[in-house]
Amino acid sequence: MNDNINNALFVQGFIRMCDDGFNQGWHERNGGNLTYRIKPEEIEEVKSELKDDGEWFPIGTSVPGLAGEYFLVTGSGKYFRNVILDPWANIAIVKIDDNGEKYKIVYGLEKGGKPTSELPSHLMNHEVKKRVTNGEHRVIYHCHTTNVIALTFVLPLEDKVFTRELWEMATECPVVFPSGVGVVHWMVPGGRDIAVETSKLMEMYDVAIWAHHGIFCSGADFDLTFGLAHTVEKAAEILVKTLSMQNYKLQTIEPQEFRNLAKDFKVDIPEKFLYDKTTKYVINTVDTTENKSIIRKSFKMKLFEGMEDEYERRHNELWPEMKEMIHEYGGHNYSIFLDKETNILYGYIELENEEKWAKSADTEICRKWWDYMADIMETNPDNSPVSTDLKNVFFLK
Ligand code: 2HA
Ligand code: ZN
Repeated sequence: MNDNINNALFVQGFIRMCDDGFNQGWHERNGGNLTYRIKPEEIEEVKSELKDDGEWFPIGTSVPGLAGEYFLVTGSGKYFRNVILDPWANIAIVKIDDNGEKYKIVYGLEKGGKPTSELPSHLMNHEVKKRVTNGEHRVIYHCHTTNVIALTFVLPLEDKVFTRELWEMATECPVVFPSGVGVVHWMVPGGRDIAVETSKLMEMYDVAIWAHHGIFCSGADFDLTFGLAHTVEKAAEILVKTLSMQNYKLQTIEPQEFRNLAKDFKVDIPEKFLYDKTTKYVINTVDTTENKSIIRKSFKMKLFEGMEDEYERRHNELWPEMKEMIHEYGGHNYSIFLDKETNILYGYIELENEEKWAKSADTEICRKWWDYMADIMETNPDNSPVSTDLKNVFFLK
């Protein structure tokens, strides 16, 4: 054991963060990983202890922006809870080659092993963050935060939904993560694909949520990065608790109040997160299930003969933008039934608001969908489907 390395502040900060994360319950078994881009002066301090005869291994992706850099990393399959007991069996210093294609271990992982399985994600995100923060960000942290994960099962997996819902949970949130949070749909961990998706988001955000998995965040130092993860998870915990009491909020922080907060705290918060929510998501400032009556609308349309399979196929592959638009304009539980004898299509949809829904017809995506469907069903001159409203004659809840 080498005192010179063990006493280095960046090593102590790293070990402490691993232990803090474990104590928060975010690192069951070998879950999670942490990497730190070591400063040149810190490497100087420990250089005499580093070995140079290690083997070069492919990173699995290319990070030319990190050529020649040194990183402190957790080991693949190692447990965060063991880092404090025996650091150098569980963590390592690695060096990146001059092309940003390979790495070698220059210290640590003394009992064998490899750097974290998420090394491609970490390094690609370090590369992005180094560029967009002019070298300020040095820490990338991935942890399995319980409450954030829980929310990925009940909230739409959209940046704007997660950002706004988390911001509303604690006044400090828009100040701690003013640029918001990004969301990555479920993906296989450990590879280049999830690394690419995450690094796209990290161009804009300091936090990416991995659906049904955890969070990924970036910061200038250990305190800021751990503090960021902690704040996001705390906000998520408050939301989970709130939703466990009832599925709506009686009151919350409103868009104008966020603008006032941003002004006083001198942070820029994008207007795209301050959208009008009253007709949108289930988790709403207005209770959509009790205080508001849902409008049940039914109508019929006509399909051309022989087009049944094609109509079904196109709907099975309904464009994600179209789904999102329908929800955004307050349409839910949309079903369409076909009478094979007459080729009549019966539609049923639940609406939050008729006027709002009427406006959906003016969206570009709706027009595009109509144009696309016009060859297989009866349409008006503007390609909208010929549709006749049906009268509701019975309802039992
Ligand atoms: O076990 O958390 O994402 C490490 C991980 C993989
Ligand atoms: Zn993980």
